[in-house]
Amino acid sequence: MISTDTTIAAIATARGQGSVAVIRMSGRDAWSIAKRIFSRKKNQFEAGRIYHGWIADDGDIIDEVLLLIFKNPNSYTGEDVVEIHCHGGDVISHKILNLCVKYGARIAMPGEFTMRAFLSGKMDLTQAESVMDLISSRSERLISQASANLKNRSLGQYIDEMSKGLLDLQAQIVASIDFPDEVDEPDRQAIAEKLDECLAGISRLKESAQRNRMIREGLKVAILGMPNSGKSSLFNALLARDRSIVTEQAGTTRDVITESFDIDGIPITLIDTAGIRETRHSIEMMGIQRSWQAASEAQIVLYLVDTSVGLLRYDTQILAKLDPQTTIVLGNKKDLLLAGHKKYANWIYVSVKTQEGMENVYAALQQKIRDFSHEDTGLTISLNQRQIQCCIDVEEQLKHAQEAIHSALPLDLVTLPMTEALRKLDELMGRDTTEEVLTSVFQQFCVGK
Ligand SMILES: Nc1nc2c(ncn2[C@@H]2O[C@H](COP(=O)(O)OP(=O)(O)OP(=O)(O)O)[C@@H](O)[C@H]2O)c(=O)[nH]1
Ligand SMILES: [Mg+2]
Repeated sequence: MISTDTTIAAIATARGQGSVAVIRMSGRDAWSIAKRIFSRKKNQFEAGRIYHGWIADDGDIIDEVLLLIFKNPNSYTGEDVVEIHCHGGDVISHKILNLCVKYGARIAMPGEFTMRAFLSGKMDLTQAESVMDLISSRSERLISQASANLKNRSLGQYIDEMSKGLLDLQAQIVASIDFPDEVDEPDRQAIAEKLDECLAGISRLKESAQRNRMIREGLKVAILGMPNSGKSSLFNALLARDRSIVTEQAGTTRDVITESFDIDGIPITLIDTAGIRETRHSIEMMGIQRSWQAASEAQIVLYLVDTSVGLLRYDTQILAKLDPQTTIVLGNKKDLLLAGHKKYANWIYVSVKTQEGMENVYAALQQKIRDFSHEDTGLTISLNQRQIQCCIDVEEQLKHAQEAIHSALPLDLVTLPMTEALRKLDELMGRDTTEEVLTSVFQQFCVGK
């Protein structure tokens, strides 16, 4: 059972040495426990104040601290909250935490502070999930979307509008069923149109979520090509550091190497691969298999051709196996370009060694990344798996309602799936949500948040 009767405490800062550590307490006894362990000349607290003093247990001084005092409902959790800012370091912060527990607090579970904020109506469930995104994501774009959702309740507002439309419609239908003499049956065509509108709204949300998936999950970009074409050189150039070994020997890279960086706030996993060629060498063969595997898992492939030797038949064979939509062909070693080499209009010519043309490689990558989110839906919302599943369920129910209306079934059979769709929209926002759902959402948080 989720209970908010107890006072919870946790270390809110990361473990290890730091200049400051924060111990946070929330709940009805937070102030009284703080008074018990905090000493200064006058032990009278006022909300919204910061106090300087010492944490001590029966006269034994533990640390010099700052105390921040919040009164419900004006706190993160909506409850009485005390934050103790002590010197950073695991020993001191744990001693203070133990003291909070000694005088009545219990150790908070992961995400319990945010769960209380949600339970006290400080935020809806999607906003709580945005807090999680803010802490855990390495995607700048997702972080800015999450901040926007925390500030403006963007997703909540979108869903509220849809719920309101559905509720109005349902009220009209129910009134006509309950009071057939007084309320006319609403026009079936009008109901169908309204349901269409709701379906379009939910599909738009789902589509936008799918397009924005890369904002959450990032994109994989694999570098492929024949041995010695300059793959590892490009890998290092894009990362701006010497990560992969570069030599003039063909067959230097034998395994896939992955590193992360970001382009326009999108997390990119860049993959350097073993050069693809025919070989009898068993280790090299395994490496080449992995190159193909990387290509199949990547959303974008950068294919390098060594223009100092020109396009070989084997290059053509490999290129034929790659999806032209997601492959960018780079003519590398532009500085050594063979005189009379045929120029391909859709290739990007670059010299990774002299950096000439690298800006065009960047631009092409940026464009391909944008291609993934083309047909902008105007919504800058990226949903997590739980939220997408709720949208899928709502969509299914709305389709049932539509079928019922089109097959001239009695109107109460239309309201059944509509009720279910409304319930799912509520679940998406965290209204009418089971304990199981809440636990699974907040379990993903860290302790102290
Ligand atoms: N002149 C010139 N040399 C380059 C350029 N790019 C790479 N090289 C050289 O080409 C050789 C092979 O480069 P790598 O980056 O190791 O090539 P690779 O494709 O990773 O090779 P494998 O790992 O063997 O498949 C090295 O000697 C690089 O310095 C370029 O633009 N111009
Ligand atoms: Mg290499």
